[in-house]
Amino acid sequence: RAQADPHRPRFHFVSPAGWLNDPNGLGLWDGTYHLFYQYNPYSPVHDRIHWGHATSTDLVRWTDEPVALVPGETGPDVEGCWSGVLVDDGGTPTIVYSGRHDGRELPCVATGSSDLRAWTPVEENPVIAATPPGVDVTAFRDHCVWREDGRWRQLVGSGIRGRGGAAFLYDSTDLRSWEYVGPLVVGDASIGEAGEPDWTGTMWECVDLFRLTAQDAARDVLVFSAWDEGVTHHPLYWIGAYEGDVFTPHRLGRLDYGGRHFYAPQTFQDVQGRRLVFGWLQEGRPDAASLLAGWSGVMSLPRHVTLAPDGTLAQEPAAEVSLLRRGGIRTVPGRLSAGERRVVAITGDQLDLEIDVVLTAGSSLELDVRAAGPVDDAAGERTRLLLERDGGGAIMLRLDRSRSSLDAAVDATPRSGEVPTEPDGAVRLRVIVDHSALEVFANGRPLTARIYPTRPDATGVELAASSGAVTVTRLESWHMADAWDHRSRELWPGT
Ligand code: DQQ
Repeated sequence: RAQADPHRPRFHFVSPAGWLNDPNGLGLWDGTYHLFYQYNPYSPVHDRIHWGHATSTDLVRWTDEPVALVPGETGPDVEGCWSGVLVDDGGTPTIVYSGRHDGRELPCVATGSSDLRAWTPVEENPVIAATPPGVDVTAFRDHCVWREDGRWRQLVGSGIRGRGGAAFLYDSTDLRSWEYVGPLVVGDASIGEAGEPDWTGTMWECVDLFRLTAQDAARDVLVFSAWDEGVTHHPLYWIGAYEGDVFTPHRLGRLDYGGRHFYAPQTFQDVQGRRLVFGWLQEGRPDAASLLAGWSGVMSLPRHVTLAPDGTLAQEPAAEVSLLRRGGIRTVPGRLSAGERRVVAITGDQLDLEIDVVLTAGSSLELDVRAAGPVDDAAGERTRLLLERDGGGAIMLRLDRSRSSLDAAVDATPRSGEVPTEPDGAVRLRVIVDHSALEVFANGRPLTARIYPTRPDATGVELAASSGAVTVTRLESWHMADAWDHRSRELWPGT
């Protein structure tokens, strides 16, 4: 049933059936990439979470592996095995995760067989039995674990009631017994409002600390997902300095302009030294539609994260994504004057587009994907992306989903964010369409969304100058191949 759903992506990772949320335990082990994920194999709802598992040698074509973590019949993870990480404990694959028990989260550890297929929770679980003494926490879950000066360090995501999100720091020599060091950094939920795109939330989910270097500069980055009272808001990051036992934040950034549609990201470093990130593309259709479809949740494509010259983060799809490209078409559309519209010579619901455009002040480029029907047809569908350059030179990327679907029940919230500018107004736009998954990158800034066109002919691509003149110096487009044989997954995980 899930495989027949026209909204099911074909080259983004999705679970064989049931529910998928956060990426977990990302890593490279003996030359194989491992993607674990929050998984309910029995139904497309978030309930009694397992760890699903898939492997790949190229980051884009995945093989399903047996379920890795199963909630215990009793004990600290009886209600679920929530998010965590994979570490190499002197050759032993080891997972640090949040057990769920009585509505609380308890840090747990499991060790794996050398092929990472069989996992056993350790006897010492929970490895941290109580939250930090004297601190009134809102929640206590998700882990970032690393080696430093001959010991293990760990961050647990949390929030301090009445203040804001927090990351708590712990030390250990054996991953089993942990000593509380203190709060690494605490946010301030009173800055801004809950609906604002950079509000830092009352709790931080999926904290992830890493260092990036570019030229001679090194920056520490703390990625987190801003959460409040059962509501998943958006992924953010602090750029700052991690020294001793504190992280001093210097500036806050939005990791993705799609809000909750790129949530709970986790990063890891591969052998080439690349910092890669995956995130969870939440659904934008009602739960009843997911129940009917039999599946929920999409994993993003792998993204390469770098430090941009302006000190913010830049993201691009990892180079391996190009392995799925088929039959490229390259054109030079040239100058489009105000109001001019062109139909692009590719159609489909599995596409990769690269567009280089130069925007003059006051001009804007419109790109419609998954388009059906004439442009002003009320019975038509189209998902609209806009790149707008104002008189002062600032460029905004906007997503307009108001006509993405004739189904009024799906999420059509507008999304937008600033695009770093080049002196000549040039923008490199990359747009990846995979059925209901949409990933957009404009000069390294991502905007991720879900779209649910109802018309089978919603496959068109159109370009227009919606105001002023724009020059499209290059347009390259590809069809994207399926990442695996979907029919073969039907029977998994073994009925
Ligand atoms: N999802 C997990 C939690 C995490 C949240 C539970 C983020 O560990 O905080 O499935 O989506």
